[in-house]
Amino acid sequence: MKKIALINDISGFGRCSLTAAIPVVSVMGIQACPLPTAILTAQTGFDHYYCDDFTDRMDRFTDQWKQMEEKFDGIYSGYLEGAQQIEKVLRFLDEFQTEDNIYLADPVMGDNGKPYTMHSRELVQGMKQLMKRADALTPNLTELCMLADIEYGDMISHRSEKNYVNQIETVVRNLINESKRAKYIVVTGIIREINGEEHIGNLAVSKQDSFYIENPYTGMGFSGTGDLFASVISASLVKGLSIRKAMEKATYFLQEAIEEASQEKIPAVHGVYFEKYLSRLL
Ligand code: PXL
Repeated sequence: MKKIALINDISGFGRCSLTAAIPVVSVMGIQACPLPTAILTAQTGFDHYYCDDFTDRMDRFTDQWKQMEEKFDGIYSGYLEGAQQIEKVLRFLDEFQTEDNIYLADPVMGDNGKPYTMHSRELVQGMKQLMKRADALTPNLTELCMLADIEYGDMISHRSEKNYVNQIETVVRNLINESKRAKYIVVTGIIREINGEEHIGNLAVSKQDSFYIENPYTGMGFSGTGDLFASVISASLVKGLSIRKAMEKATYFLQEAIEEASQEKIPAVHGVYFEKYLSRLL
């Protein structure tokens, strides 16, 4: 059976990071091997939470798994508790990344133009280092701007323009050209206005081509949807699916769950009821 090493936090509430990645990867027929970056009572969007930072225990996983002579078909890194964990991920990659396996880096740093609490200038620099090692990247628009040193406000001021998605594609292409390895960058959460109506879409760019999928925007963003999306992309690429198929799969899985969460007014910090829709990934 194929295996993916999941470098991410485990949060008791928020339906994000490992509580999103493990079920998605498992239902897609791949063994999930978690390497926790932190253990939290709830994701950081809640009013209060307790966090046990795992930085000083991450190398133990790398060393033990090496001693066990484990190999991985995929590596997926997500939420890091701070810049000090970048070197831990790089060390993991030095031991386990090969020519053949697929490393997806989700540069979790912020959303809606705002950084998450663990954000720092060093973390952005560190994520740029991970980007250079990644086969695939799944930034949201906020994180794309951070990686490309662009002001988010400037970027979204163009959102009613006809060629807005092309403008984003140009930024993404420059990043792909900077990276030695990146084959795909998928940008999530692109909000456009078309005839006064808001739409939200994802843009996949590869060295050769690009494509864009969008849906009407409900006006709400929910915890963990980026993590669920990245998990489907990681597992799909490890299974050998094309990036287009991977995006279609992720969209089919998430769209209704997001619509339902918006209609039912589920508190955004709790995330969507993805559990009901996992069978769509079979
Ligand atoms: O979904 C991204 C994420 C993952 N893990 C933790 C978070 C967040 C976003 O806020 O707080 C702990």
